[in-house]
Amino acid sequence: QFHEELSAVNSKGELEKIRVSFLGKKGLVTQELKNLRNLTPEEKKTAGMQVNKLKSDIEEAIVEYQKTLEEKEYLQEIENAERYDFTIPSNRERGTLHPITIVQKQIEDIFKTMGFIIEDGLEIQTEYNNFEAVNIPKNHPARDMQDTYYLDNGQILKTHTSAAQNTIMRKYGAPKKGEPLKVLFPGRCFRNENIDASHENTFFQLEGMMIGDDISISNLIYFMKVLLSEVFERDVKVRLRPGFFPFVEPGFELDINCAICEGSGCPTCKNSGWLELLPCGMIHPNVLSMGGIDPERYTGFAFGLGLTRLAMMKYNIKDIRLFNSGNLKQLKQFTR
Ligand code: FA5
Repeated sequence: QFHEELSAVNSKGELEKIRVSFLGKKGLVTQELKNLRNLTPEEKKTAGMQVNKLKSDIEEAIVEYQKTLEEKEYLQEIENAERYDFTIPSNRERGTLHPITIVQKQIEDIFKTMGFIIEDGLEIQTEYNNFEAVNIPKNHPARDMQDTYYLDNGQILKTHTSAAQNTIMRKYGAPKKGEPLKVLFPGRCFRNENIDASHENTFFQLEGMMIGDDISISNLIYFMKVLLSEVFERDVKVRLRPGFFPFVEPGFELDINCAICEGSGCPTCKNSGWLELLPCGMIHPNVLSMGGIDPERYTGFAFGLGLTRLAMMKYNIKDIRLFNSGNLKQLKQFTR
């Protein structure tokens, strides 16, 4: 009877019921054991042995069956898990990089392959680093070009990445012969601007510097060309015109032709067809001196790319305000 009932058991619960019905206080086997007292000593001996054997056989069979059930459960679990089809595409939203980050990383990769070190500049700066150390003395008219956010403690939000030039020159010191110092330092800049389609109060620049023996304007032009053709993956029209920055001499403005222009009324370039993108020049001897580098012995170039504007041109974004808008629907469409 026990084996017949056992073979129909499918769960631990059912197994427990059978155990109780045979071995429990009122169970059949327990009952048989109790019945032994009604027998003669002779009968008790043989019957006692039989009932005890029956009891231990049943106990053993239950333990065995328990193991079988556990194994079955385990296999069932695996089977259930395998019902998930891991090849079905996930419907979870994946994050994307901000378009400015994408372009920044792309330029960093290009310059890393050309031996440039990537540095990070502070966003909160001293007036000295932002201005004096790059040859913009107090009361110099050039300070008016950059409406500055002053903090209560007398420090400022950096108005350009050039604020890191002095710290970087001091960190690496004079270059060794044949090993020019090549550094790239992207960063967020802040200016108290009137905001429009091409001006933000918070925007990114990406600055580069190369200092060594005999660095000339041709080195500068070479690196600028590589930079632009790699980013745009095509030949881009540029124009170079003289530009004034107190920290370079000579200085240039490199403009890129406006990719957004749709005939008249272009808000991005104000119909000029050109967008100011990449000011650059040969580092002023005063700036080298202040950085602890001998201007009689070394020369160098620096450029200060408008990274946010470059991203506008690359992705055909008409209004700079999109970048800080937090409009994910628009921002996440850029992947490379
Ligand atoms: C400078 O900030 C210089 N420090 C660049 C430089 C570095 C020159 C090294 C020479 C050598 P400028 O103020 O022109 O220069 O700004 C550089 C670029 O930042 C501009 O060409 C423009 O692309 C971008 N830019 C400036 N102001 C804004 C703004 N309000 N919003 C968006 N981009 C801006």
